[in-house]
Amino acid sequence: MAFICPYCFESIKKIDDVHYMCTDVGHNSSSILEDDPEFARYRGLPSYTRTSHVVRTFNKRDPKCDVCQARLTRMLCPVCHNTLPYGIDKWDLNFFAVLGPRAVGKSHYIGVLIKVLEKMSKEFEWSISPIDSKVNDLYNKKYANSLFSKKKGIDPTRRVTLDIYEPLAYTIKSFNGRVAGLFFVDTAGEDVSADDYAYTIQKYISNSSGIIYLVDPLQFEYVKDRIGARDSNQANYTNTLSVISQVYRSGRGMSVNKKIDIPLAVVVTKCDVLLREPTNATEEEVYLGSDSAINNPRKYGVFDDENSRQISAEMEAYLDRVSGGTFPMAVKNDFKEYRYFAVSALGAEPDASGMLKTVSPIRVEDPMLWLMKKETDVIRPPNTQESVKKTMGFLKRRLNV
Ligand SMILES: Nc1nc2c(ncn2[C@@H]2O[C@H](COP(=O)(O)OP(=O)(O)O)[C@@H](O)[C@H]2O)c(=O)[nH]1
Ligand SMILES: [Mg+2]
Ligand SMILES: [Zn+2]
Ligand SMILES: [Zn+2]
Repeated sequence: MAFICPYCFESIKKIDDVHYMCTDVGHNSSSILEDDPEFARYRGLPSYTRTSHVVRTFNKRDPKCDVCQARLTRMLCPVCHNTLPYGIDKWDLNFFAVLGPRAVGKSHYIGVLIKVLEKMSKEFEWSISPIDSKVNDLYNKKYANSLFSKKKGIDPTRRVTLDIYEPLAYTIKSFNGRVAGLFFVDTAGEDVSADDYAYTIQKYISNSSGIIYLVDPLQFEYVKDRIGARDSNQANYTNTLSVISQVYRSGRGMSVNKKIDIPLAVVVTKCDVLLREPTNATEEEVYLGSDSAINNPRKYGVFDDENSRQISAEMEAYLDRVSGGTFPMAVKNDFKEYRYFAVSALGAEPDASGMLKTVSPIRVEDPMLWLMKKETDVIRPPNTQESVKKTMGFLKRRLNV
């Protein structure tokens, strides 16, 4: 079965194509100095010397070290030479690219989403684990320490350079024993609208099973003019989406007149701001207030399609209004399947110095539930569970993380 490397996002046709690292003590010590051009390329270095032995050719049925004959178990991606997690070829192949211009809230979204998915283990009967300790360290260093320990916003992401990704790769084991891989790359989006940069992350975009495209309502002139906004970044969501579509098509060798057939989740971020009650006619044009469908609780333990469609219709109409009609049209013209969502990673605006009182996410799981329902087997069908009746007031009883 083909699988995707969580480091370089190259699609590997079959498990026999991997390389191995010999873990025998004799072959894994400082006395071994071996050139590793694959890893050097991945890291963007002119050369790289490793202190372990890589085996490129071996008997496929019984892989053994070509020098010391030790049995080989540690698989390396043949393209980038990062260690592959055991069993990767058996996972449902799924990763969703999180994309969007600078400051839309990608880093906060990913950081909070992972925590929320973990917290939802009981509801959905799944368990989520990082593929290795490096992932866990990265998550703690980059997200958890600020968000949940220091209660502070996350520092702006540095640009991904020269094909180096630090992926957040998890497996999700579900109620029916299926395992799906969930990979996220927190791209520095300031350049996703610039063609050059978008092409450096082409593999990430074009090998994904779905796209989560983040849209910050505060970056639309229409909204800013009416309520003012702290961040001065101004993005053209319509153009950025068109760059992403082009990159996807060219990566897959698709014709330009064909609609893209992976699902697109258009996710309006920072919806805490939109849920404020309007106090005058101008604010009414941009605030959704307490009548918004975002406030309707979803069903427990399943994907609540009806609830999600209501929000989608509301957000599509909203983006149609604030983008002067251009954005939803671009979505419709480029993607076969799409849905709109509204989320807030933090649940409230950080104060002027970036400190957070609490982290109370709003609906951050919705896009993932929709995508996972479509693309994987990890979510129960709606009618098999009695607890469907148990509609819970999630929003009233927010999940503080
Ligand atoms: N009000 C509000 N602000 C948010 C939220 N998430 C992120 N922000 C703010 O948006 C800005 C950009 O967020 P960041 O995640 O760094 O964006 P990125 O550049 O797309 O990774 C930061 O100043 C955050 O404080 C949210 O849920 N609500
Ligand atoms: Mg970021
Ligand atoms: Zn790789
Ligand atoms: Zn060996």
